[in-house]
Amino acid sequence: MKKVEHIGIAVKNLSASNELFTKLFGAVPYKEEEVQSEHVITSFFQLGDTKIELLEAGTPDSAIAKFIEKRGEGIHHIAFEVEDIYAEMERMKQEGFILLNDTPKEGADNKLICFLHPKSTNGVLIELCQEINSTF
Ligand code: CMX
Repeated sequence: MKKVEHIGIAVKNLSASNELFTKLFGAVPYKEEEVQSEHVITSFFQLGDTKIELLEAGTPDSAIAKFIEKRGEGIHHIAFEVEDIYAEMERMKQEGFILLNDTPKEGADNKLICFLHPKSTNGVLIELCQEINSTF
């Protein structure tokens, strides 16, 4: 794994949280994006070499809605950038981690993504991500 690409934070109200984090970081989000396949609306802040992603539920049955209902707002996942997501997914599988998808999906911010089940990673939801069209 190369680095922490972003940290995802589940929020109830994206525009209110955009204001709050804009005050905190002294910087505005560089993009807002709806990811229909994940049923989320997101915004991204760039902080040096890493990013913070805010996630609001797009539908009542989305992973973010369930998370907030059960655990409240807060850190939802940590995303790690990888060189070759297919090779990393195979390696993770061999190591016994539980992958939440068999093939990479298209996620927010022009990435191929794959999540690992938090039950196999000490309760932390981990995302592998690779820039689409990145050369490896
Ligand atoms: N971090 C840590 N634990 C989490 C979690 C999270 N983000 N989300 C759920 N859990 C916990 C649940 O609380 C539950 O714990 P207990 O068994 O102790 O009660 C446990 O994981 C298992 O939950 P589950 O009932 O099997 O499954 P859920 O329906 O809660 O789904 C998960 C959990 C991770 C499988 C599901 O949320 C998922 O598939 N996530 C990947 C996709 C995703 O999160 N998309 C939104 C973000 C997209 C983006 O970044 O753009």
